[in-house]
Amino acid sequence: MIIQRTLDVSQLTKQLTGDSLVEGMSDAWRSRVRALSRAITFLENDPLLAMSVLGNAQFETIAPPSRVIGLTGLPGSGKSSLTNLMVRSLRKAGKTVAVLAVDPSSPLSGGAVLGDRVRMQEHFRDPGVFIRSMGSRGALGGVARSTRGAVRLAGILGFDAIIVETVGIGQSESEIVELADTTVLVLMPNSGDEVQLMKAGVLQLADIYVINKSDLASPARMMNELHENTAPSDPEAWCPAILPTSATNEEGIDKLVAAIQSHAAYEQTHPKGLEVRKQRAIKEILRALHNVIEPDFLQAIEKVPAEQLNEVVAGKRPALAIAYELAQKFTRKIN
Ligand SMILES: Nc1nc2c(ncn2[C@@H]2O[C@H](COP(=O)(O)OP(=O)(O)O)[C@@H](O)[C@H]2O)c(=O)[nH]1
Ligand SMILES: [Mg+2]
Repeated sequence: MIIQRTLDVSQLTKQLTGDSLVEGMSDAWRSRVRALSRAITFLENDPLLAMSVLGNAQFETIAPPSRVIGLTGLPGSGKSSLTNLMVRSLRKAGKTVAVLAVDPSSPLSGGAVLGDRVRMQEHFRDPGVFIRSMGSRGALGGVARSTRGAVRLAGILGFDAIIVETVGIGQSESEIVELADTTVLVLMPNSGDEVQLMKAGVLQLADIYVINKSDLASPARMMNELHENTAPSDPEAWCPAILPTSATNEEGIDKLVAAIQSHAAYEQTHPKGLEVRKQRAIKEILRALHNVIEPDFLQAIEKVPAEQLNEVVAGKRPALAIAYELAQKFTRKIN
């Protein structure tokens, strides 16, 4: 089994320190990166089987835990360009980085999105960098599921930083917030993005706001609007950083990386940060529980019995009552 092999590799290398791994890029590290690639393919092809393997495995992660950085924003806002520069900066600091780019529009699974490939070209030969584009698969949240799995696998395999690039406004943002330790929202000056975001109710979700392409137009107005709309009412809460960048001119990247580090420090040392981490873990466990139970549950129920179905259609009983009844039937089955 592919993931089993991954685990063996991780066992092999668990005595090595992060530093020696990064400096020498040992063969063990290289085979780990290959194993990660295979394991993600496995996750994409058979999420249920992969989940059950993951769910039953005991992991020994190489400390310290990875930092998951979520980068989200509209297509074309410069996420891949910024990622490329962030990877460069993290590599200079000796960190290993996994980049997972989720492209819901791409029918290709496992294949790299052309633009991303071009923008991250300089890192493709670096064994300290793992880059993978994940396309959309299936309607049942296959992307989200396999992406979550891929992030956790990269963490288990000891990547220092994991950057997840996602597109869009709305659903995908709240999902990335759940998954990432630090969420960065990439905006453009004068684009009217912030109006859309406020409408979608997601403006308060990010930990860091980046106004990229500030070489094209002044970011001042948008920065002011963001300051007004994102300041937390609780003085103990993390106050989102609002930063102008220009990926083209390579400006503002060090500040962005520093802000990500400050946010990490806040989450790891501040009591409120610990609370946020707990809430995230609860959400992740509950979501995983949902994913674990759902297939068994649906299999056990098979289909809604005609009698109950007719009752709902005839307006005699609410659907919720039937759901409760079916849930009880399922619980009796597994007890
Ligand atoms: N002028 C300017 N163009 C940029 C900047 N960042 C990215 N771009 C360009 O915007 C386009 C989309 O960038 P990309 O990184 O692929 O955006 P993504 O879709 O959010 O990943 C590309 O043509 C980039 O060269 C920037 O800071 N300034
Ligand atoms: Mg991109």
